[in-house]
Amino acid sequence: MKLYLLKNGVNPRRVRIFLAEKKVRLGEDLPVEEFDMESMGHKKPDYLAKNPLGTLPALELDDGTVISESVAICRYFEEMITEPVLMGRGALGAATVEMWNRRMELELLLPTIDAFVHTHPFWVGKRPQIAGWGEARRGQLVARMTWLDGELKDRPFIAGDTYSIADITAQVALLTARGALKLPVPDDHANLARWYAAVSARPTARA
Ligand SMILES: N[C@@H](CCC(=O)N[C@@H](CS)C(=O)NCC(=O)O)C(=O)O
Repeated sequence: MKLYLLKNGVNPRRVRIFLAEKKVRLGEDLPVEEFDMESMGHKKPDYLAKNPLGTLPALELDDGTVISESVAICRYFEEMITEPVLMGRGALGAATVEMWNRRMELELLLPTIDAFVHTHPFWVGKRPQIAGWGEARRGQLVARMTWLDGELKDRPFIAGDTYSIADITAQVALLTARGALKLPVPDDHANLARWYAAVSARPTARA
């Protein structure tokens, strides 16, 4: 088995944190190959033969099967390593976590990535940039932070009483928003700030 990652990649970081929570040690329990945006090994034939989209993360099983998509990789490990539960317990628990994780992807992570790619100098020449779209997505992200602050009024974590993959998706989005977009959690968003401080203090947060 081998895990393919991208240095500083937001989606690869989701899988890193998930695996750290499952106590999987990268490079020891699970071999890793990490690409970077300078050498672009993930756009070369060897990797494209495994994942023609050339995206990361991807997990290659011993029989050659390749699983891409962060959540699918997390699902694989959730089934293989059952504790701690990160994708919900039972029908309602699993559906609730899936609902919140999907919301964190659509409402937080994708606007963050769009704002970053379409407005940040790092992406000049690497991706087509439409500044207006980036600004619009930044505005959506700001609005969604306010929405999430309200949601967190009565519960400690995004999907309920326990830490889950939905928290991981949200925390990598807000880490990127703070670092790349200079858009930290606003001071007057006390619930979101309390949650962000709690998830950032976990030993796995910088995995
Ligand atoms: N939906 C995919 C997105 C994967 C993705 O776009 N990963 C980025 C890194 S965050 C990537 O591979 N970028 C490199 C590229 O597209 O060249 C997932 O959740 O894993």
